[in-house]
Amino acid sequence: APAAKPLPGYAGWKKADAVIVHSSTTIETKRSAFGTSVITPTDQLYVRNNLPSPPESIVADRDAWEVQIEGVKQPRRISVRELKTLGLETVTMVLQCSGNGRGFFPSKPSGTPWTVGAAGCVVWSGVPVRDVVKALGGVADGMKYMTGTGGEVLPPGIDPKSVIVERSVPAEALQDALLAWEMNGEPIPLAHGGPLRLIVPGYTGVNNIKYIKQLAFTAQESDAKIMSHGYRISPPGSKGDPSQPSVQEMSVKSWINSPLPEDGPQAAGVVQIHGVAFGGMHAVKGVEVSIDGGKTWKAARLVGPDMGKYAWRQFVLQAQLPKGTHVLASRATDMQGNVQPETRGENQSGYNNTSWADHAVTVTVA
Ligand code: MSS
Repeated sequence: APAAKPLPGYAGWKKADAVIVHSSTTIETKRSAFGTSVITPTDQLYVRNNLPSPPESIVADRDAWEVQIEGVKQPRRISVRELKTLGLETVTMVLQCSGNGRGFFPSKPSGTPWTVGAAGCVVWSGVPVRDVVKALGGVADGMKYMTGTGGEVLPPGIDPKSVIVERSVPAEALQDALLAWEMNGEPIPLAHGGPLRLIVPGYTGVNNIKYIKQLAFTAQESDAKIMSHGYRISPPGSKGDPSQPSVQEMSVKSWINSPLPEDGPQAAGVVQIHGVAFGGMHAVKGVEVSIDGGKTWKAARLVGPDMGKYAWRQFVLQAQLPKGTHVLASRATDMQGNVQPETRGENQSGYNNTSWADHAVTVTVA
């Protein structure tokens, strides 16, 4: 096996044996590291940066960080210090990269071949965007989108629109969105977007803008490349363009975290098959588990605290596994009755893989 890559400096505090370092800007949580405690520890959470990390100095004086609010009746800059006076909310949310599960596409799309570990369940605290909007006189007329801009210093000599991390979501998403300064009980580390991050519950990772420097209500979607051409659900073989759907709301999904083939052969007998399930925009209603590759299914039990509709649930099925090889799969259903599909939706860049078949695991009982 190739030697493990070292953790990049800005994420040097990550638990090295719990993650896979794909590159200096892409770090994945190992499937075996998710555990059963609902919340993903910050030192095991995945990292995805589209640009090099900003310097640690931006988190030296967190309260002094400012965000420009545009597209409201009274646009202006607001410091984190002032945001803390405007409101407070906490939301537990699955943060999941749009490309999580790309590694299961047989077409080997370009981009990081994440399997399940570009996701985690995180507690975020901050001010509701609706409270900020209210303090600034409300959304200006005719604004259809909420557009967040990342605070990276852009490389010189390149068209800013070609690299800037700027994403638009429908303006209605402001109802549940936060400008967050805390995650899992501590100030948001630089690697996860401190001092201030836009959290859009239910929306894929890329829409959750780190080190946010501008939040704008806009009439049009951003014309930054990452919005107009990147992160589009493009038919296989074609390039991204603004006519195709963008990666936004997440759909119902689950996967098994134990047992795994990497644990080695299992002893025959009773096993607790467990994993995580989430609905994206809706709470999880139930999860079924199959020990015969999807021929038959049994209802799993949801375990642990229910942290709200944007969080994931842990599920478990106790099963008796005889000697031999077994294909274990899980299939979640959300409160709207949407069922996790068997197959992935084919697309050029390998986004939004929710296929239960792709996420199945083959284990051997000795
Ligand atoms: N933000 C910013 N500012 N920058 C960048 O780069 N990225 C994205 C988000 N945000 C970015 C941002 C992505 S893409 C993702 S996933 C996320 O983030 C991640 O997170 P973490 O914390 O984990 O790192 Mo895919 O869809």
